This record gives sequence, C-alpha cells and structure tokens, in this order.
Amino acid sequence: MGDTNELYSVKMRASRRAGGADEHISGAEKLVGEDRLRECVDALVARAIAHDKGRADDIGIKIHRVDANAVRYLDALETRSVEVDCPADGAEVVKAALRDIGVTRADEIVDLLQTALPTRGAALVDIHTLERLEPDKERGVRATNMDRQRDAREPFPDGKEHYEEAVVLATKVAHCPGVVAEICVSDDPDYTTGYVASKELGYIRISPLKYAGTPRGGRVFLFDSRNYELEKAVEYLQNEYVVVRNVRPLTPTAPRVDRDRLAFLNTELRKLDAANLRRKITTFESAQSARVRVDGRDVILLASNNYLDIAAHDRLKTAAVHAVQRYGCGSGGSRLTTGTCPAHLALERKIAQFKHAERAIVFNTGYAANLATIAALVGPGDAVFSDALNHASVIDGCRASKARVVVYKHNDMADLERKLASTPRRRALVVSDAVFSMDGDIVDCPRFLDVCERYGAISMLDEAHAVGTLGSTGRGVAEHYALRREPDVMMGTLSKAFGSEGGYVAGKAELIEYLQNKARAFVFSTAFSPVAAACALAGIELVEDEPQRVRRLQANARYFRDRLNAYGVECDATNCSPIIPVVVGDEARAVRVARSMFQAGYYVSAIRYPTVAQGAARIRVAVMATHEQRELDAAAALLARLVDARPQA
Ligand code: WAQ
Ligand code: MG
Repeated sequence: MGDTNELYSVKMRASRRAGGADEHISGAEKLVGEDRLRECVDALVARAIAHDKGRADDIGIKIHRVDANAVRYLDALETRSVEVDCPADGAEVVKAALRDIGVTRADEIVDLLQTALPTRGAALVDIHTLERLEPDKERGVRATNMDRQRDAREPFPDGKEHYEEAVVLATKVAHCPGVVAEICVSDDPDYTTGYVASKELGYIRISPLKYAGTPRGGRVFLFDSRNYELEKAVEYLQNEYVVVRNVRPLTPTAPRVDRDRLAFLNTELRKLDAANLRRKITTFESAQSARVRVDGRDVILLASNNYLDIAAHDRLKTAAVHAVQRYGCGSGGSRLTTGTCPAHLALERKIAQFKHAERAIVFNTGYAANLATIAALVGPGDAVFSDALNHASVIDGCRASKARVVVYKHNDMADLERKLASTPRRRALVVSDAVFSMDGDIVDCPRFLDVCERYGAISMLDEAHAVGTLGSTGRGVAEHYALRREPDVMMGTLSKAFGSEGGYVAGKAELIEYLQNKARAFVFSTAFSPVAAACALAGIELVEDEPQRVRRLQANARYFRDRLNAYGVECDATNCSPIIPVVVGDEARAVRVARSMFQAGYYVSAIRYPTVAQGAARIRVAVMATHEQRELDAAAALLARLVDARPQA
C-alpha cells in the first residue's frame, strides 16, 4: 500500500431468502489498496456465490474509502497449537490459560460456551460479575474493520480462511482497552478447532474444542468493566481500522527436541507439591480391617472400601487357600484363550444370581469394567450421558468410547431429560454412579430408569459402592428403592464390600456375550487369578448368609451422620450409604485435618483435586460394619472440632 494508493474497506454479505426470512450464508471484509480493489471484489463475489451453505439470493458489497491516518497497524499475536484428546480436555486448557492470566472465575466462564451465545457477534462478559454487557444480546458485539496485510501479489482467497481470519480478529480484540481475553469456538459443524487469546497469552489454538457435527459455536470477549469503559471498547471493536501484520500461514509445528527429556517429571511433581496435591502412599502393616497398624501404631481405619470388614474373614482366607492348592496362583492367559478356570465361572454364576440377572462377566478391576463396557457399548455417532460427579473410570470410559459425551448436572433428572431430548445421536447410553464415590449420595434410581426408558437410552449404573451396602440384603440400589426394575447394565465391584478384587457387569445374556467379544479390557487382559475369583465368590456367599453385616453397616453410617450433625457438621442423617464426606474446601486444610485425625488415632483420607473439584477438598469418612459406636462417636467429635463446626444447642 504505497502513498498514492488509497485504502478501501470492502465488506460482503451474502444471504438467501428462505421462507420469507433472510438467512445469512457468508460474509467477509477486507482492507485493500485501490490497485487491487476490483480483484478483491471479484474474489468476494465468487466466494459468496459458491458457498457450501447454498447459493446466495442477495449479495451486498459495500466499499468505503478509509482515511489512511486512521489505520492502526498491529503485529499478529503469536500462535501456539495444543492438541488434546477431547473437547473436555480442551476446555481444561482454556481454563488453565485464563487462570494463568489471573481470571478467577475461569470455570464458570468456560461453561458459558455451553449457553446460548449471540449468533453473529460475541458476548461481552464482565470478568467480575459474569454479566453480559453487550447492548444487543441476540446479535452480540461484532469486531469489524480489520484485515491482514497481504503481499502485493498474494491472491485473495476464494473461501473462508478460518485460521487467518481468526488471528486477525483475535489480534484486534486483544488490543481492545479492557478486553482481558477472548474464547472462540467456530459455529461451523465440522470445524472443531477453537482458541483462547489475549495479549499476554498470544493465540492458543486448541484442537478439538468441540465435537464434530455440533453447530453450536460462539465467541466470548472477557471485559474488565471495573477499570474500563464499555462504550470505548465497543467503539474500538466496531469502528477502528486495524491492519494486522505478520500473520504467518499455519505450518505444522516441528516437534520439540528436548535435551533433558525427563525434566518435566520433577517440574510437574513440584507443582503438585506447591498445590498440596502430591499424593503419598501409606503402608498398612496389618490386614485391612476396622482397626489397622500404620507406622507401628494401631489406628481406627475410617477410609476403607472393605465396608463389611470381610477381606480378612476366615471364609475368604480358606477359599483362597483351597483355590491356590487346586489351581495355583496365576491364570495364565486371557479369559478367551487359556485363562478361564471353574473358579471364574462359578463366580460369574453367583454374581448373576445375586444381582437377579441372566448372566455376568468379571473384569480384573472395576476401573477396567467401566472403561471397557462403556467403550464397547457406544462409539462415534452415539451419545453417552454422564453425571457430573461420576467416577474417573466412567469418565475415562466415556472418553475412550469416542461417542459424544454429554455431562448432565449431578443427579438432576430434569437436566438429563432435557439433554436426552435435544441431543442428536444414533444410540444413547446413560451412566451414573449408584452411590457417588466422593459424596456418598445415592442416584435417584426410579426417575433415572424412567427417563432412560422414555428416551430409549441404555441405562447403566455403577454400583461399586452400592453392592453389599445398600438394600436390606446388600443387593444394591434397586433393592434400596424396592424397585422391580433394574438398569440394563449393572456394573459393580468385588473389591469393596465383597472383600476381594475385580469388577463385574451383570445383565441380559446377550449383553454379556457381546461384552465377552467386544470389551477390550476383557479380551486383551490376562484373567485375574483364580484365588481372587474364589475369594470374591466366598465374599458374596458370606454376605448372603449374613445379611446382618449389611444392616450393621447401614446403622453405623446413619449413626456417624447423626453424630456429626449433633456436633454441628451438617449432613443427611437419613442417608445410609457408608461414604460420608466432610467438605473443608482448601486442599492444605484437608491435609492438615487428616494429619491431626491420624495423630489422634483415626485414619481418614483427605480427598483433593482431581478426584474432586479444586477448592472442594474434603475428609472422606468411610464407615465399616464392625466399627463400634463409641469409636464412631469419638471420631465424629474430633472431626467436628478440627473443622471448627459449631455444636447444635
Ligand atoms: N465479531 C465478534 N464475534 C464474531 C464475529 C465478529 N466479527 N464473527 C463471528 N463471531 C462469533 C459468532 O457468534 C460466531 O457464532 C462465532 O463467533 C464463531 O464464528 O484454526 O470460524 O466464524 O485457529 O464460526 C477459530 C479457530 C475459528 C481458527 C473461528 O468462527 C483456527 C470461526 P466462526
Ligand atoms: Mg462461521
């Protein structure tokens, strides 16, 4: 653009008259020198006519001469590309970037992308209050009057250049007074790359930031309205002319060559330390029971999943010894090749009978059962609906499935229903914990099953913490609610109330036959040991023979909750599940409380991120059938004191 070469703004908008309404097809804007004005118009007309969305009925071209002195030149933001496994991970990248630049309500801000955003412009959101500030909420605020600088002979593109156009917009927006950052997801159903950008962060491209096939996109401009004037920002975005220099075409990034390729390990571990998130492993020197030996001291164990305290019961030990004598120790192969022995089959028959199912299949762990089952049942084109507080193994199963993952609000069946009603898919699977592992609350099973039924969705409950603990005979959540129906997929574990190890799925015969063929963790794992199988069988039989253990566990759970209430820690004393969280919030504080409990002779776990949300750290108490009331009373009193609860009058 030389001295004599005047600068022009060229704007094109193409639309279609669809049923009386004016439907947007495409739009573009350029800032060009006079010498290339006609060439530019030609290119824009070609683009308008041959758009994927259809043929235009109306094409508007507006040309303005621009006062050269009014043009601001900016250098393009630096681009960095991040590849993630799924949009949920992409959202985490955005949150982390926002936190890096001091945005405190990053989680809520990223959640805004799931809400109805303006369709043509951006939402201008106040970073302090999250209030939407744009005058026209439907249209949003549009950044316009910008383009990139082009070389003299560089041709005008004949289509949309997602990346170049986005960098130009992001660069202009990043320089807007008061704009702290921008987040963008394309509304093109097949364009899954999005970005977060700011002057400080540069332009961080994230792939994918949404699922392919979803038309919903949007832009959010984060604005600091305490320190900047809204009118000035809008004026800048809409009216100032900006030419962005040095927009480099996207080149595949060369792989980084790190000389110390393991240096990140210590960096990451130090970060965990700094955030009080480093885990340390405790060795238990005695059998897992209500009272255990740790660091040479006897303490009361209030953290075990061995809820019925049968892991060291004589009947299980004897079963183990017999199995060892008969079958040895290792199983020698995958169940489909050389790994099945009568102990596995007997266990599967027992599980099916206990769960009133046609058949059952066992996996080496509960984690493997969830991962493999979910991934086998749904895939691309399907949707899996997952409770916001589901266990990590469910989350990982959803991710591994490559189905669209739709997270619904915790135990909120109305939200689940809304999402089932509005999500296009081939098959639908709905999965929930039966007893939530870190909150101890129980799924609203009757409504859960109703909603699944109504929308033709496969229902799956993870009863890891519900079998052996809920219902008068420990049969789980259906028995707890006295339901005569069961979910299609009943997943559970053998490693908790049943005192052994492994996970299972029970259900219709063809479901089990299908999983035997398709569940990868079953097909490609060496079978778990006959010893574990025999112990699990003995564990279930023991629970059948002595259901009073289950009732004692439930009584203890209610008693502990009641005591906590009496000492001023609020919790639902009608809930009989054995998991009782006391939320303290701060990670460091949770660790301190757990340490003080230990010093006083009680072992409890401090549960922190990523097991629960950041800032929602908690002491997770797990009671057992064999705790004595005086032990529970003393533990509740101490815990209440350590978390500064106020006793009720
Ligand atoms: N000003 C403000 N908001 C806008 C504007 C604008 N000029 N243009 C579009 N939007 C909003 C609008 O609400 C759209 O729904 C949303 O942004 C997405 O617009 O590879 O293609 O044109 O690095 O679909 C980003 C990644 C692609 C590029 C962005 O956005 C890459 C994209 P789309
Ligand atoms: Mg678009």
